[in-house]
Amino acid sequence: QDLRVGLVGAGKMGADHALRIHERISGARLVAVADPDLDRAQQVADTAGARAQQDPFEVIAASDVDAVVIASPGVVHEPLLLAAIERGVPVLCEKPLTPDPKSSLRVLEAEEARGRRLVQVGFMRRFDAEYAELKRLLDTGELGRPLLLHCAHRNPTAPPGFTSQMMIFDSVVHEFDATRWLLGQELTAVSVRAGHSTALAAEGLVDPQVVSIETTGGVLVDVEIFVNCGFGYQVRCEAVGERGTALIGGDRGPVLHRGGQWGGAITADFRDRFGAAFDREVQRWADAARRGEVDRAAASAWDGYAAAAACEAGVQAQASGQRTEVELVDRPDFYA
Ligand code: ISE
Repeated sequence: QDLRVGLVGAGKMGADHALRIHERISGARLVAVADPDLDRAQQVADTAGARAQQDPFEVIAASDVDAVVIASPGVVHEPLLLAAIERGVPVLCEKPLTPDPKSSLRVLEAEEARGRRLVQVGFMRRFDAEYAELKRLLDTGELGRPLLLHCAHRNPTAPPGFTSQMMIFDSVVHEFDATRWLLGQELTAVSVRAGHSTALAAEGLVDPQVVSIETTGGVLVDVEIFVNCGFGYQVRCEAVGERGTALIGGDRGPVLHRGGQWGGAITADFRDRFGAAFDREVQRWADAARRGEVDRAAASAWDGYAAAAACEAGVQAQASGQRTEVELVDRPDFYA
């Protein structure tokens, strides 16, 4: 029997997931879409033959909903997650789990009290073929002991209202998770620096910025976060090990020669660059949910908490200009 999915949040990501579940995910179908803007909920629901509702808690509680996808803004995730955990239904929650580590810890406690792993965080890079290959190279030791990661995270333009802090907790949050996952290490400290801003950035936005991350294994990670680069969506990571380096996110696809020039195209946004990763992530989530399990390859609530702790340190480091340590509680056995 199909997994009947309720979707909370009908924004850009919610609309993308609705279409994905309807068109590409097998063994699952969308039954309800909730959004405070009922027209928007209806539009998205119509793309997938689902019903629209305004109240997300009604969708989470509905007897015909077996599992929930949360794609609303991070600030409203906590009560939604707690409702789904209480009902005992599997949840795929878009990043961030919650906006700060204290509220993330409350989600962890609720899940542990329920006695069953139910929450998956949508860190889709874990399902990207290139990231998976980079992880394999690091895990097998083919690059030798890892020493450095050089990352670049570029967006063509930031949406209106995007702030310098969001560059940390909305964007660099992906590098926080990817670093922990690639290296199998925790993050210990974050520093943030910036030079001139691009003229393309909105008033008050400091763009680009350079974030340095330190890890428990002594690996140093630098991240260029540039959300108004103007030319496309680009995510790169170069791992430097004792016996070699590996670069992912280099430009791929056909090389065109035309009009006295040569070159290729760059993806326009994260839905193009990571579309296949999202498909894999949601398919595996739905398969596991139908078996009454969670996908162990995916990010757990613990991973969401660890990323939130790094974001908190990052935002503090950005404000103070100081290297800031990441504070983490001990990992409960439940998340071992
Ligand atoms: C956005 O929310 C994402 O998750 C994208 O992957 C990221 O590139 C972008 O900077 C975020 O705002």
